[in-house]
Amino acid sequence: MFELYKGDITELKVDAIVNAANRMLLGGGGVDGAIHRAAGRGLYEECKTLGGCETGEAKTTGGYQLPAKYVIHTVGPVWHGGGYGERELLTRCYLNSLKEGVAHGVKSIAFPLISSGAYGYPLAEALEAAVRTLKDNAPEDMRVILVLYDEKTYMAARETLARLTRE
Ligand code: AR6
Repeated sequence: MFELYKGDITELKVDAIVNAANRMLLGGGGVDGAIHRAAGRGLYEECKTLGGCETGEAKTTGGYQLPAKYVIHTVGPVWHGGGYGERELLTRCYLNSLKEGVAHGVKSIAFPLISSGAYGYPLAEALEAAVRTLKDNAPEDMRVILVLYDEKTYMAARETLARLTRE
């Protein structure tokens, strides 16, 4: 089951939220910074034990002070123009995060729009990858939510979903 939601991912009471992290897994700006701030020190301490994460892979921690039970950390590709395997890596972020969710018995999972901020992925392409991958791979018994932070991105996501549903 796939749906869109407009707002702040740190406020969602779901089984797992996905973090658009970097390979160090020690926090940063954007949604990563917001998640670490809301989760508190415990998240940082657990992240230190993970030994980082490769681009396209995903690792799970507790949610600490977040309403969500788990945080699934994934590392999106930096946009280098599109000819460096970015799309495949981005698709793997979504699929590997879903896989982590299934492995942890998660029934609801919320994703940010991975790579679309600091990592420079163009909005239309980031939306296409996110919506297509999540819509086509969301397990029937799992609520899979793509969270868009602002109105403009949310409206663009709705258009992308409508277009892909017509295909
Ligand atoms: N809830 C939902 N979405 C959010 C939130 C929020 N609270 N805050 C930002 N976004 P970015 P990236 C959206 O830059 O491009 C970090 O420093 C934001 O509007 O967070 O994968 C990491 O440590 C954008 O659409 O992630 C890495 O170094 C989307 O989340 C690097 O940035 C992703 O933007 C990762 O860059």
